[in-house]
Amino acid sequence: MSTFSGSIAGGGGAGVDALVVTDGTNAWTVSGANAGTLNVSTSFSGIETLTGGTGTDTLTGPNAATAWSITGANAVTVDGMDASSIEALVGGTGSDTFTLGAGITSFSGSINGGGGAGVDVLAATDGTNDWVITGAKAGILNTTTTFSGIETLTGGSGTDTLTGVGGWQRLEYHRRQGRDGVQHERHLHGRPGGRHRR
Ligand SMILES: [Ca+2]
Ligand SMILES: [Ca+2]
Repeated sequence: MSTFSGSIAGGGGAGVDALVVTDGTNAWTVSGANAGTLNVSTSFSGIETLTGGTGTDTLTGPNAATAWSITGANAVTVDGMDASSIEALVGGTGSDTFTLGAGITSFSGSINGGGGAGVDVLAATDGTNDWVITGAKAGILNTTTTFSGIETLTGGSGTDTLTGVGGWQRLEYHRRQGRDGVQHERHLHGRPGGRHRR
């Protein structure tokens, strides 16, 4: 079973309502707080927990400014829902910010900022991070997180290494507020195989 073909309402109150899918390929779409659709024909609301199956689950956000908090490998919190066993995140047309939680070095999947006019941000955790740029707005963070359609990369307070590949391209690198309380920002220009370390 991959779809209920109807609506599922978790109801209000303090209870935590979960939607758990079968194994296989599943498409989740978030429409707003605690709500969305599963595999097109099943809509849900009042849900706090989304659990993907063992196959590939794709979670697509709404066309609005959205904050995605990555809480572990294949796990994310978005619009009031804790989702797990998710392999792909896709933002909407608005500005999406994907932030890896403290100590979380990788989502272990793919992150796409989505099209549209929004400025999409990928922010790494503090610690040592390895960024590899593979093309326009695309690359790999810490080996196992691939990203695309991302306009801004934000390093943590530790050492972030940015490696550019595939010809001359302008690499923009933004750093968060430093320990001295000053907001730092750097713009780097990459060259093939060029390696930058700050
Ligand atoms: Ca899965
Ligand atoms: Ca977006």
